[in-house]
Amino acid sequence: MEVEGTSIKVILIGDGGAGKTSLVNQFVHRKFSSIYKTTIGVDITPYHVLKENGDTVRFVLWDMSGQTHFERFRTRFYTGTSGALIVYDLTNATSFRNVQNWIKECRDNCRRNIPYVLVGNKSDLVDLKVTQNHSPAAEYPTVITSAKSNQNVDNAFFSLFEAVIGGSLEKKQDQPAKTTHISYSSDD
Ligand code: G3D
Ligand code: MG
Repeated sequence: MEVEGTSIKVILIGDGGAGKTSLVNQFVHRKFSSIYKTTIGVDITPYHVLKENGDTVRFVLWDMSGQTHFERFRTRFYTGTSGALIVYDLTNATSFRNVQNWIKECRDNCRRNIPYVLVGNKSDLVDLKVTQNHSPAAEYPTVITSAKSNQNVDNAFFSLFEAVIGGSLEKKQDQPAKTTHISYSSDD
């Protein structure tokens, strides 16, 4: 089995507190825990998936950490992105309204058209019959998740992965992933 030379970068964006880091943690490490707030920067986690033909595809998940209002940092964060998960909190209407702003920022900074998957997270906290009323524009696929109870977390990531590669994938990882934190200094 060969790993293709290139990595495919996918990013998680969305308001702080929506659950981006928790989703990565649940998806990759099968853990839900209180997250230690690291310094400003980005957490990068490789994740290998098998295609139906046996080839391995190497995705790399980029998750901004700490405060993210430094525009220059954010602009760099988008470079080379092939797909984005846009996470909002089902219990927080502002985070849902801001989905449009995140899509706009991503469009402005990614040089090409990329697939988006919207993720409404924290389904364990809400009555979904109520929140379905404010489900987002049908133009983007939407997955309702709970990083806490691990509801639909794999579906969210694999929907994006499959949209990016334009084919189906086996839901399998061939080795435990390790997250690397790259910190950012504002005067850099
Ligand atoms: P972010 O990376 O988007 O900023 P985090 O968000 O992953 O740091 O999550 C923010 C807070 O929401 C965390 O709580 C986390 O535990 C909680 N959270 C994330 N996903 C879920 C979920 O699916 N269900 C519930 N109930 N809580 C969730 P704290 O208390 O550490 O701030
Ligand atoms: Mg985070």
